Amino acid sequence: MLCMERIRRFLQTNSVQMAAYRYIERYPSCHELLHLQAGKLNSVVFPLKELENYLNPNVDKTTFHIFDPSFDDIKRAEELFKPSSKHEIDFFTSAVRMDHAPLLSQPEVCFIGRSNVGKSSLIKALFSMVPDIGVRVSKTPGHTKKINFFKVGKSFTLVDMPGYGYRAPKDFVEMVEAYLETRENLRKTFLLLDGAVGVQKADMIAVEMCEEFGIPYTFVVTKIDRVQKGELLKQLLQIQKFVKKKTQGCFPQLFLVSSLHFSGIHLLRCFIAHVTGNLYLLNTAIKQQESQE
Ligand SMILES: Nc1nc2c(ncn2[C@@H]2O[C@H](COP(=O)(O)OP(=O)(O)O)[C@@H](O)[C@H]2O)c(=O)[nH]1
Ligand SMILES: [Mg+2]
Repeated sequence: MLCMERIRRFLQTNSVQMAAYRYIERYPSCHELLHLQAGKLNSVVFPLKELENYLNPNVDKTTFHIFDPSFDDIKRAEELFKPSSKHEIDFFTSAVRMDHAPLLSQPEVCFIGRSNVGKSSLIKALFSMVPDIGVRVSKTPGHTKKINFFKVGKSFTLVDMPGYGYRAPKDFVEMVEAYLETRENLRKTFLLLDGAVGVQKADMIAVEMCEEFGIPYTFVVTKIDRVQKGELLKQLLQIQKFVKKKTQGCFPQLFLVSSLHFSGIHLLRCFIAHVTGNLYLLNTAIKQQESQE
């Protein structure tokens, strides 16, 4: 009797979990977005814009979306993330020390953040159209201890840096510092922050490195599906305040992502295509801003 009860409970829990899994809405490419209503499409592609509606009208929104591509730009950028025989996308190599890093001339973007912030999941989501890319999402923090290089054809290289914070490798600072300081083809560093907690003490080391070396960096706010909108807004405003008051080289616009639902992933792909010089943008604010410089 007791055993039957256990089986019944087990089946109940699992069927609930399986049903929940089945109903997770996932939009790995623009193709899946096309059948969505305009409102839903905008909330998946431009999650920050959707949140803005909840902002107090007195909040200064001028720096909210400087990078504001059209859906057409986003679709064009996506082509870069689709592999073909002429455009191979694959894990290239890894390095435990900077002197093991490959010498590559193509533009590079790198991803850094605390262990467990969602770095591997984000890279996996960006490469969702590449089967067997080999990005491991770990259940135990501190898994990525090497610098991993992924080649996107001849267009750019994406670099996954070791996570810092809890159980981070001791030589993290030396490894990352040497990379950030010396990598000449590095176009943009993406510093990931968990949407539930924002900038943490451990992030300050990474921020200070980017500031000290004068390299351009951008905050990516992860796991936005896990946080209630009100709480997320509170975190965003705090991060924005931090960017304004404490940074010089940080891009003022925040990129919000959920690697689970693919929200913000399409826009981030477009931004990567743009910063690596692989996408000429039509009619966007950033284009106007750049031409004024
Ligand atoms: N709900 C949700 N969970 C996420 C998201 N991104 C990562 N996670 C979870 O957070 C944990 C750490 O993710 P991982 O990508 O391995 O983090 P890393 O240590 O920074 O590489 C894993 O359990 C992931 O499934 C997200 O966008 N939404
Ligand atoms: Mg990882």
